[in-house]
Amino acid sequence: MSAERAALLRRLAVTTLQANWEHDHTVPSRTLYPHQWSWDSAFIAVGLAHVRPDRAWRELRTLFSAQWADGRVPHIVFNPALPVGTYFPGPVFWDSSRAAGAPAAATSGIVQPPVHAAAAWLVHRRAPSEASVQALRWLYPRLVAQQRYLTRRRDVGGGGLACIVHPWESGVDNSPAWDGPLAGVPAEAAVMRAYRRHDIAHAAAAHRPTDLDYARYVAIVAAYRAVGYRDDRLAEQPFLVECPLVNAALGVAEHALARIAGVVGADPGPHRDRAARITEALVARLFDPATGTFRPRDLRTDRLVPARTVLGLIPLILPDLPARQVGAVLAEACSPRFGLAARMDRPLPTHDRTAPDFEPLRYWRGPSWVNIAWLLWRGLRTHHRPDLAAGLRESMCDLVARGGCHEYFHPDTGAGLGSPAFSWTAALVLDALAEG
Ligand code: 2M8
Repeated sequence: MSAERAALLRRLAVTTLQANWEHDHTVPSRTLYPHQWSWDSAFIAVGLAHVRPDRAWRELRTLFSAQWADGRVPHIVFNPALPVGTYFPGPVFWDSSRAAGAPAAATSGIVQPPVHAAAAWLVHRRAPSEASVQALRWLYPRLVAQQRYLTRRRDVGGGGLACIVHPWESGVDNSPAWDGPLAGVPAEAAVMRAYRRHDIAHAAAAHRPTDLDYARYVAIVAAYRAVGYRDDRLAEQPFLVECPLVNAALGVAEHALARIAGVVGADPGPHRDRAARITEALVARLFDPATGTFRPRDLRTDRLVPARTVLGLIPLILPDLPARQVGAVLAEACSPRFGLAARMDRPLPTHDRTAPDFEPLRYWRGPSWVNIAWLLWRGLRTHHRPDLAAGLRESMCDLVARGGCHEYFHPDTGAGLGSPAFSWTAALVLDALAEG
């Protein structure tokens, strides 16, 4: 990309982040997602580190101020200044204030992938200062508590991995990976007549999850809410899955915590041990030697889900992934399913392009997302594939330079989809531009 094009892109990204800043956090999108989201804030902090490190730390501090007593970091922190009905499901639906250990702020009761420790480390490394060391000191015990929650309360499978109890916890809400595990959740599309979906007032219904998906999302929240979001009887929940993205993030977080521990005067040793155990468990439980892919495990059937989605490529972010699995992930990524190459002719999709249920417009069922490309790009650099990393970076930056800071993109044409001013797209493109 020419220097001039890169400068234009940088300006667009900075303007987008500025416009989405809301006094102590950044909204993912002013229209579709007007509150604070957990993993969005981590990605956003990585981008803010390049322009406003003070805001990067503020972003993380605001999110972790809403951490629950048990260590869970909620996937949404609601902005109390917004009128009821600006997002569905809102604070009334989640009703977090009645749950034990919930914070003063209204939040959801579920989590998202734990990418925050890695983000905090990147922010510090990008802009080290007295203030960043102070910020790490404040965050460190909170990040440790987040890990403790996931590894102790969420290990329903007993094999050393964290399970998710809702597709929203994966961040890839309507991925084909969840079709099987969701099939057993009793719900009918008609349930949604009782609620008003806010998303389809701002985005095309054909680009979003279906009413049946939403009916199931609502039913799962209702089941978890009914037990006060307590995790002591999780095995009774209707959706229980071990996700490769969530668990790869969990392992990377321990690697990041080992580094943060070094800065704040804590012992890095236990983090390194835990990181090694998570990688081992991921390989043991989610790698299928027959197909050479990582896939989510449905704990209700104790089987790997059949869909080959982009989730299977994300374990590459683990620095200690064994050579055999690195090779397998690269083979899958470079296959016609995902088309990774040193010169990519189309953007990276979120689902196997050759699958019959690949849907190029529908949210996480095919479209290209910048956060997923960014994670894989970092993994390729970690595993010394500068050729493939450069190809992916070029494709990611080109997509945004042509289409703008869209939420997601058509995986064939590159046309922008969803929100046109989406924060993590802006943030991560800033990071890619700076580190290329
Ligand atoms: C999307 O998820 C929310 C529910 O959490 C929604 O569809 O309303 C996902 O893309 C998720 O990964 C993201 O964090 C969130 C906000 O950008 O939007």
